[in-house]
Amino acid sequence: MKKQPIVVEYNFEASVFNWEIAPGKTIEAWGFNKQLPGPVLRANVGDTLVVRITNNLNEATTIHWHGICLPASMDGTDGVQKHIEPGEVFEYRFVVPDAGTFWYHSHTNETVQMEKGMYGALIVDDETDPVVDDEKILMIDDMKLNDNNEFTKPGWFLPRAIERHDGRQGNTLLLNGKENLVINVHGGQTERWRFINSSNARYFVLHLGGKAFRIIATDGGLLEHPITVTELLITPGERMDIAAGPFTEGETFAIESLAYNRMTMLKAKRETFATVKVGQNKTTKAFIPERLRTIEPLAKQDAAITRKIKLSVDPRIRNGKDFRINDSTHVNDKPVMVGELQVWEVSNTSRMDHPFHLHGFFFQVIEENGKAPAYRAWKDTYNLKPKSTIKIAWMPDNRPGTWMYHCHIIEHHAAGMMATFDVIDGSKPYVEKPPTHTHHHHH
Ligand SMILES: [Cu+2]
Repeated sequence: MKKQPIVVEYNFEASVFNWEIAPGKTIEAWGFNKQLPGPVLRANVGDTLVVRITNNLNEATTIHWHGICLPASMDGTDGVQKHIEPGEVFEYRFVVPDAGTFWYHSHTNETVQMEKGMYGALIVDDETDPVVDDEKILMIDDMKLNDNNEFTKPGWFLPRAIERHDGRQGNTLLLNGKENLVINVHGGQTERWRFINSSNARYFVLHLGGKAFRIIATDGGLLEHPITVTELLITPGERMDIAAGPFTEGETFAIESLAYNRMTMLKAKRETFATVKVGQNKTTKAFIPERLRTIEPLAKQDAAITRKIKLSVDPRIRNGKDFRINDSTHVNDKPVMVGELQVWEVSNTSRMDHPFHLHGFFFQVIEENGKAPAYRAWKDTYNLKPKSTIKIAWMPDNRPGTWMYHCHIIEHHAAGMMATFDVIDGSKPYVEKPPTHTHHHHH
């Protein structure tokens, strides 16, 4: 029976607090309700989520609800709302229309605020979700700390401009705000593990000691059928849900990230994030069907391209901005019309990877480097390897307003690899706005 939609309310306080990332190892975090990650927000499809935030930081903030198809006014960007200044209260209110693993994070001074812990999970449930024995939400992050467990100063300008170039990748590896997390499961059971990459710049290649696992969902909810793999790339902003198990009673293995060379100055390394301990066997009720759902294709592979977007890196540093969209930085792109299918060619002409994120709408990748993708999925964040091109299809439904797309390596976003554009209701006259200046402040 379909549940009656309800209003689910949360009160958030953004503040600075001490957070223990390991026994005796405390950092000065920024976050929500003195938790890192912030509270898990949970609702059923169709419910209204209300999050009332009081900003007790010493600087302005906003919250972006990554992946939720909400009204533009609730998207948390500079283009749609005023900053929530210190001492102010703001109420976010929107319906959650799709089931899946989503997340929220600061969308003001993100290079600093996200690094310090301003993020959390937002889970939307539906009765069509596969039955599992248990569930874990696992938020991937890293922090760049010195020997006193203080955040190092952002390396934004020469001679420490490496952080702008590579993104801020930390030396302290965290799952759910903890170093060396221990995860306990029962033998013989299958769990849904929802991975969210909330780091500024880390590419995470999930590996469970070589054991096979099934991918069952990604950014926009369930896939059509489970896909069995032994490793899985999860880039900044992306979500991947897996069916983990059944495991053998008594075994122990690591949750690792395999080395991934994203073509920066950083050395690709294999690193351990957590340990899984398999306890006593228990009976299972889990059932992962071979058919999870049907995803109707939005467009054929050869659909006519309606817009071209080029991601590039200018080797010269001009005004501290060398990450580009269509040869410019912080771009105001052309509007799109409600109800007109969008087929965008997104190309990465640079020599490094960039995860492309579209706010507010799911897209389907219909072609990658001339080939149809391996499987169909609803995405909002998709990695572009160096010198690669994808074709994506998406439909602007009736949610007019200002939206954006950008690289989800937060430092690349701040350094210019972002654009705003309007979705406009064609039945009303469109008044072009003067260019908005995007202000980024760095501490
Ligand atoms: Cu990038």
